[in-house]
Amino acid sequence: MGEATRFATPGARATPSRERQVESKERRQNLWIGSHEFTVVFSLSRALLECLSSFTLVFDCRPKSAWNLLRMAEEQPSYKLIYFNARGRAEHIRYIFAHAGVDYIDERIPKERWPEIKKSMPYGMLPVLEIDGNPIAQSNAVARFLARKYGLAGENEWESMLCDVLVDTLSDLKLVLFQYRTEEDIFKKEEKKVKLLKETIPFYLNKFEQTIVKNGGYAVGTRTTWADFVFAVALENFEQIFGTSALDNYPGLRGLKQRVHEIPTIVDWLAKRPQTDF
Ligand SMILES: N[C@@H](CCC(=O)N[C@@H](CS)C(=O)NCC(=O)O)C(=O)O
Repeated sequence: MGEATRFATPGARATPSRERQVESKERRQNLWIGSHEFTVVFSLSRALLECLSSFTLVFDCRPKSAWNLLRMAEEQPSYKLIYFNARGRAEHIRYIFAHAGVDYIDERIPKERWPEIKKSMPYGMLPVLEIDGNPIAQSNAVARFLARKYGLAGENEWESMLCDVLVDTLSDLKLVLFQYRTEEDIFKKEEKKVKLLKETIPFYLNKFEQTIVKNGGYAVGTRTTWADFVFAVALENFEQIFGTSALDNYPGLRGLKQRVHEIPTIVDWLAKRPQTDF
């Protein structure tokens, strides 16, 4: 379809391959180490691995890495994230994959191909995440699903709900920003800018600031959640639109963005992601 790149964290997660769906005594597993793909052949049967695994309890001689690798490969669905060549509504999903060390295909559809591809998407929009070939729409439904699966949705149901509250409220603000950015009439645009800077933005950012300061730099609870990623991505765009001084009155928000962008897995992603305007 479009430009696709496979992203993997070296050795952290095995690439789910089509071969694993084929019954065989011998397992082939594709691993990505840096930009090199290796095929590892597991010729031990699962039963034998299980047996070795229980042996370990007594003698601690289990081939842990092989066993863990096999188990992770079997549990890991195959993912293809389809979006345009932009950060946009897909970037927080990419942060989740990077943070979880999950291998996925990052497919970026060129604008000229979109009209043709649009028809085959569930609701004619992107992003779409294909999970084992099933196309799933709605960026935040996808992000929430992945966040739960990879431990980024808070400590409990309550925190999970608080993540949703912040993400949805931020979406309200992003919608107003989007309406401003896409306004073509220069006079209306100026009017919108004044209202945004004087009322709308301070209203939301002050509330977010209070929450983040109260939580010691986290959007929710005391650990990184997908809500932090949504904030980090949005704040990067915010600074890009209004300049870096736009966050001068919000040290908590600026600190959150900085903290997220210093997480090693995210640092790696930022260094290798394609550079795009938005
Ligand atoms: N609520 C949806 C909105 C998706 C959406 O607006 N996608 C835009 C790009 S950011 C799109 O596909 N535009 C192309 C079109 O509508 O043809 C989500 O968050 O996934």
